[in-house]
Order: sequence, then C-alpha cells, then structure tokens
Amino acid sequence: MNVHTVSTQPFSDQKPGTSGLRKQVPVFQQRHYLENFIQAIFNSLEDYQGKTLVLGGDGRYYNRTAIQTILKMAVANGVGRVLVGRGGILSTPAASCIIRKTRAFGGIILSASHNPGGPEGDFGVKFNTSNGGPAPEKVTSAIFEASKTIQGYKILEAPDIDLDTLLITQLNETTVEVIDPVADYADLMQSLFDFDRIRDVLTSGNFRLCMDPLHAVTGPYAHFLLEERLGAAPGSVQNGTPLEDFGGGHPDPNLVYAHDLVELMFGDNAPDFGAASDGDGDRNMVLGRKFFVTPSDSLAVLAANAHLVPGYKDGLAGVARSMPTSAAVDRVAEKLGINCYETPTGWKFFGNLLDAGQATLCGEESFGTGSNHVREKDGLWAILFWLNILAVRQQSVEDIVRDHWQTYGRNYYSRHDYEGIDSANANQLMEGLRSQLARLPGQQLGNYEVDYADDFNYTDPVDGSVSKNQGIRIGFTDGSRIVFRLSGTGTQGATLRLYLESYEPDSSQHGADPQDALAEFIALAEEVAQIRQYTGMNAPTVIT
Ligand code: VG1
Ligand code: CO
Repeated sequence: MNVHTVSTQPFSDQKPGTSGLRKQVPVFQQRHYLENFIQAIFNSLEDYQGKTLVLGGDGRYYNRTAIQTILKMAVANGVGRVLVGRGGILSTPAASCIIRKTRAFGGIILSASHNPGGPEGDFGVKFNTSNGGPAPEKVTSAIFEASKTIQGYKILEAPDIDLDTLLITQLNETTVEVIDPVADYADLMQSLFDFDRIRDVLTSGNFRLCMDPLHAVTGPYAHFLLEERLGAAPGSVQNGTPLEDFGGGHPDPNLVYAHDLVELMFGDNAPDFGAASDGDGDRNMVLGRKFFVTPSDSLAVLAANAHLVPGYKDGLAGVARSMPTSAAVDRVAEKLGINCYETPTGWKFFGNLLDAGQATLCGEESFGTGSNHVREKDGLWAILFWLNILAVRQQSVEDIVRDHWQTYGRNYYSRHDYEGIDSANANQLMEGLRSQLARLPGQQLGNYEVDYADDFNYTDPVDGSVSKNQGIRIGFTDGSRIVFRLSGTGTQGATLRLYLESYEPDSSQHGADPQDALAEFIALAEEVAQIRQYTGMNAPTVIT
C-alpha cells in the first residue's frame, strides 16, 4: 500500500505540559495538527523501526479518529507491530502494563485525563517510553523541538482498520493487533493482591461497595475485576459504560465532580466502601461510609499497611511523593526506616526512582497513587490495595484512617483551585510571590514564623537532571506550609493551585474540618499572594 509524505507547516504550540499535549478538540481538528505532533514523536526517536508500539485511549470524543490516523502513520514510519486496544480503549495504567509486558519501545495514549470531553471538550496525546512511563522532560523537549521544524509527515493510504474485533492485520511491514484492553492488566492485579480474601469479603453479604468510573475508561476494567473476578454484587459498578463525553461531566474523582458517588456515600444506608476514577483510569478517590480519605493520607495508609498485601509483603524499598503532597507518608517512611523522595508534580518524575529500585510506592495529592508494578499512577490498583487491606484488617475505612492518625499524627491538608483565570494575571501573582521569597525567612506571618521560602528546584537523584521553578513554597517553623503552583494540564487560561498543610500530633484535635483547621493559612496565603486581586475571584472554584 502507498505511503505518502504530506507537506506541512509547524504549529508553535505543541509543547507537552505536565502530562502530554492537551488542547481543546477543535485545536486537534485543525488540518495536520495531530499528524504534526505524531510525526514529531517519531522524528525525535531513534531506533524504533521494526519494534512494538502500544496504542489506545480513554474513549473520549476524537479517540477513534485519532487512532486511525496514528495507526496509518505508524505503518508509514516503519513501526514493526502496533498493539491497539479493542475499540481504541486502553486505560493509562493498562497501557503502561502492556508496554512493559511486550517490551514495546513505547506507547501513545490518547487522553486529556480528568478534563471534560466531547466536541467542545479536551483531547490529548501522551507518549510513554519503553519503561512504560510518561516521557521524561528530555524526551518531551525533543518532541517539542521536532514539532517546531517539521515540514512533512508520512502516512499510509489505506481504508480504516476494524478496531472492534480481536484481529491481526498485516499492513506493509507492520503487524496491527487489536488486543483485549483488560486481560493483561487484570492478570497483573491478580498477581499483586489476595483475590481470594477480597472475594470472601465481597461475597460475604455484609460488605457493600460502590465504584464509579464516571463514564470513563475504567468502566470495563472495574466490571471485569470487581464484579466478575471478585464477585461484587452486580450493580456495584455505577456509571461504568465509557461515553465519548463522559455523560457531560468532568471525569475527575473528587468530592465535587463525583457527585453521584458522594451523595450515596454520605447518605443514609451508604455502602462500606466507595471509589471513583478519572478519564484515563490513573486517578482514584477512596471513601468510607460518610468519610473521605485525602489522597495524601491514602498514600500514607497504603505505605503503612503494604506488608499486609502479597505484592508488597517483603517491604518497600522507599516511597516518593510530589512536593505539594502532604508529608503524611514521610512519617510512615521514617518509622519504616526507608527513604522518602520529594519530586516535582507529574508522574514522569517518579520514573527514574522506580526504575532504579529506590521507590516502591509513589503518590500525588491530586488523587494519584501507584507503585513499581507499572510506571503510571493507577486508580483501580489503589482501590484493590484498599480492599485488600480492608479484607485483612476487618475494620472500616474510617477506623483505619483514624488509627493511622493516632499513630502518626494528622496532616491536615487541602487544595484550592482557581480555574480559568487570566494567564497574565496568574503570572503576575507568581512573580509577586517570587519577589518576596528572599525576605520572608525569619518573618512572622500571623502566628507563624517563616522557616523557608523558595521556588522548588529538583535534582533527580538517579540521572542528575535538574527541573527548576516547580512551585513556590513557604514553610513555617512548626512544619506547616503553603504552596503555590500554576497548573500544566489546563487548556484555557491559567489555573492557580494553592496547597495548604498543617500537622497535628494531638489525637484529641483530629476531628476538625480541614477548612477550619487550615483557616489561618488560607488567610495568610491571601495576604502574601493577593489572590482575590489577581484572580478577580472571591473563592476557589474547586476545593479538594
Ligand atoms: C495535575 C496534577 C498532577 C498530575 C497531573 C496529571 O497537573 O496536579 O499531580 O500528575 O495533573 O494527572 P497540573 O499541572 O494541572 O497541576 V492526569 O490524571 O491528568 O494524567
Ligand atoms: Co488521569
């Protein structure tokens, strides 16, 4: 079949952000826009010809169209074998699993994660490398450089490929294999967790769970694993059919966007366990009956209880968290006598630590938790980890978390997002903060003395690479802190993220609402950053 080279002009805005290239659908629908970026990926790589590429996405609007284009470009660019999920579906963690299992040179995952989908929603492209993880900065920079000078792309002239049947097709030198998106991933989960024990609980008749994939990619994985393999009652998975527009919602598992689940879990007769995941299946939210587990606490609880789970019974090599994530896991690491690494925001920064065997569990405050089983955060994995712990400990979610606070103290934590603000104003706010950093240490702000104030810089302990300006942090002498960052995943204007944390060792003080416990820091953040003035908003758009 014929391969064409189509001449094209570069776009100047194809710089990948925190997690791939994310734009509104109409941007991707511009002539040559997707093709340019995909060709830039191939142009920035060496030595992939004849090797395996994994391809799939979260099923959102434009997923199927993009997959057809990418398949034809992969053939034209000499990829040896493409493994594509049936229906174009692969969750991010499943793609990571398959890249590793099949020793692929990489994967292309189509997703804008938790951003809304549909013709007016967002779309995205992520490239993962042969370890199964998000491309590190040196790779994404090379792709961006290639996108700036691109003059043409290669594509096969061929009819569309049937994505809905498990088939193997030969196209020129390339084998295209439509694979079951769930099977390999499900096997991996079964190898890590005590399925017999979880099944005993789920079929005992006195434990109910509700899992809400928010009409996104986790649906088929959750149906198969929770209901079929583990015996949860039919209907335990709600909103489990992936829809191109996620039913019009934000596929973001938090207390605001997972409203059906939240209503159920905080209502009368709530199930024992509730969970949700995001658009591409890498995020998770865990709830007990009338009880919310913050992602930072969840990471700490998983680390403290990992020895109860077969896949982690021999202990953890170390743990890692992103800088804005609370220090709850640091206290667990200290007790276990293992290292705790602090990385910039974004899963790509955990890759080297996982590859080098220095960290086993990783997490982010943004509802991301994962381990060395793949190289992405993994929503369903976290949910199964919790179920395994519940099955062994035979306690409620709330009791387990309260016990944890009793032992380690409680890190009160909250994130305030100001979405859709003017980019120039957002940058001015950050500059205003930067200009104060030198004089803040030693100063008294309200009742607290500033211990340090800086713009977080990270030197990767494995390869020595340096990432600068990863968020402004103001730390106080009692261990509490305020962090400011601008989001790198939005597609319109800017989003300011304000992260707040304090530490309370006294268990008689563990019952407060985090917004009350953190009220003084919320006020201090306003004082130093003038958030109202710069954003023109009186309150955050989302509080998690
Ligand atoms: C956000 C989160 C970050 C996460 C990233 C990708 O980035 O804060 O922790 O890794 O999304 O998650 P930002 O730059 O907007 O703060 V996902 O589930 O979109 O792949
Ligand atoms: Co995601």
